[in-house]
Amino acid sequence: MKIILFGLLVAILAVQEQAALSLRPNNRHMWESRSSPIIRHPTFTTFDYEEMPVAEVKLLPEANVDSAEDSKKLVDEKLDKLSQKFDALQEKFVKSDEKFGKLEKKLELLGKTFTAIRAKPSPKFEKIGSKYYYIDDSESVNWFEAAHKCRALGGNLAGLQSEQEFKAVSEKLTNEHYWLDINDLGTEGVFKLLSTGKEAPYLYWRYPEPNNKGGNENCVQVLRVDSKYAMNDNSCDFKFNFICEKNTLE
Ligand SMILES: [Ca+2]
Ligand SMILES: [Ca+2]
Repeated sequence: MKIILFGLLVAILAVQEQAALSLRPNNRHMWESRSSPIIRHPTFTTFDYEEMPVAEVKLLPEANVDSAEDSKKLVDEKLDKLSQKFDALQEKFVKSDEKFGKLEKKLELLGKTFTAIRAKPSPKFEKIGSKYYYIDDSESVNWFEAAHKCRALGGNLAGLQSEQEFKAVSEKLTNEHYWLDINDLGTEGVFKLLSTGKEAPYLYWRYPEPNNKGGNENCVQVLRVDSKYAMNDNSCDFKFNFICEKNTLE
């Protein structure tokens, strides 16, 4: 009986030992299953570092969001500036367009004026005696300008080279003063025709002309006194009407 009891005791002790062995840490699987997940894994530290890129990857989208917002702000600012520049350019364009419009109107007016000038009939020379004359009663100019105007019309200041010519033309005159082609600009007292360079063949002076008054009367005019016309030497700077002549209309 004692032997049986002893054998039973041994058996019990053996079972307990087996149970104790099953709980020892060197049983890896059992140890791991019963350990904290923070310290249970021998490569926890490595695992933790391996997780870091995951955390960084998570930050990247946030950074991209901020960057995208900044980019949007920049784009908006640039668009605003471009819009302002566009407005400024548009304003300049409008002003330029207004200036162009004004210039266009001026050009149109100039064109009309030019057309009117061209359409204005050339002064008509009328045949008086054997020559053609244009008697200008509309403007008063000095002797030189009168000579230029007659030249521009294809003629010369009238010479009235005979009594017949003088009388025929005088009958057509209405104003008081008209320049003639005669002058003594070259030699005092020697009256010549500008058109021929020769001495005037006919002179019909109002008494006591020519007096070269003030030493400065070198151009000859037709002067009306008491409803009669005669010649007078006068200052070339005075502004009178004038008479032009042509031998032909061509
Ligand atoms: Ca003189
Ligand atoms: Ca005089």
